[in-house]
Amino acid sequence: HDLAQDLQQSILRQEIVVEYQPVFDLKTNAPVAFEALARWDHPERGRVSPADFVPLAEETGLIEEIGAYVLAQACLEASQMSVPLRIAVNLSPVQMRSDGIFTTVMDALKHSGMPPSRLELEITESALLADSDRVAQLLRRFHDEGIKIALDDFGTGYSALGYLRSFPFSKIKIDQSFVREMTTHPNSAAIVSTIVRLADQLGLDTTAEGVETEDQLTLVRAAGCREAQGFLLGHPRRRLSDFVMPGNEE
Ligand code: G
Ligand code: G
Ligand code: MN
Ligand code: NA
Repeated sequence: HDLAQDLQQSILRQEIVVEYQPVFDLKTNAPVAFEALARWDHPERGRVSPADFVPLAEETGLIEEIGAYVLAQACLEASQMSVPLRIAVNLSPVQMRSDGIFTTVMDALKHSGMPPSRLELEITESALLADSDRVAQLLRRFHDEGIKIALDDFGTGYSALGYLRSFPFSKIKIDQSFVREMTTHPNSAAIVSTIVRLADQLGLDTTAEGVETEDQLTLVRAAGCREAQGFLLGHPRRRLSDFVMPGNEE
C-alpha cells in the first residue's frame, strides 16, 4: 500500500520519532539549544527522511498532526532536561497557514510546563510569501508570548530584506550551502560575514548551519556568527543529554 496511507498510521503506531541536534555558542563553546528533527521509522522501508515525508504530509494535511506531535514531544523532553536550554522546532508553511497553529504551540507549552522563552520556532521564507499580513500577525502573537522566531535556511530564497523589517525575528539561520562553500569560495565567506553584520545591526542572532569541518568552524567564528550547528559539533540524536563541544571535553 502507499506511503500516504502508512503516514496516516505513523503517529498512532509511534513511528514518528524526534531527534535533537545541539547548537553551540561560539564564544563559550557551550551548547545553548537543540533543534528538533522529525524522523519516520517505517516498519518495512526503514528510516524515511523528512525531506521525503514532510512534503507528503503537507499534501495530505497530515503535517498538522505530525507537527503538533513533534512540538508536544520536543517541549516535553526539553522540560525534563537537567539544563534549561532552548529548543528549536521547524514549522512548515502549511502549518503556519492553519488556523489552529497558535493554539497547538501554546498547548505544547502548557502541557509540558516549559517557559515560552525557551521555545524557538524555525520558519522559512516560503512561509512568509502568501498572506503575509496574517503571518506577521501570527508571528507577533508568538513574539508577545515570549516565543522566539528564527528565519531558517536564510540566503536560499528571495531573501527579501523587507522580511527582516516586517516580521519579529530574533535570529537568522545561515543556510548550510554558504557554510559548505566558505572554505573554497571567497564569495560565500563574504556573504556570511555580511549576513552577520546585517543581523548584528538589526539586533538579531545568527546561527551557522551545517558546520562539518574545523576549517568551516574557524571561518564562521571569524565571520562573527554567534552560534553554530553541524555534524562536526554534534549529529542529531535521540536522547537529549548534555552535549559537549569537541576539543572541550573536560
Ligand atoms: O533532518 P534532515 O536534514 O533530514 O531534515 C530535512 C528537512 O526536513 C529539513 O529542511 C528540516 O528542516 C525538515 N524537517 C525536519 N524535521 C521537521 C519537522 O518536524 N517539521 C518540519 N516542518 N520540517 C522538518
Ligand atoms: O532546513 P533545516 O535547516 O531545518 O535542515 C536541517 C537539516 O540539516 C537536518 O535534516 C539535519 O539533519 C541536517 N544537518 C545538520 N547538520 C548538518 C551537517 O553538518 N551537514 C549536513 N549535510 N546536514 C546537516
Ligand atoms: Mn531548521
Ligand atoms: Na536551515
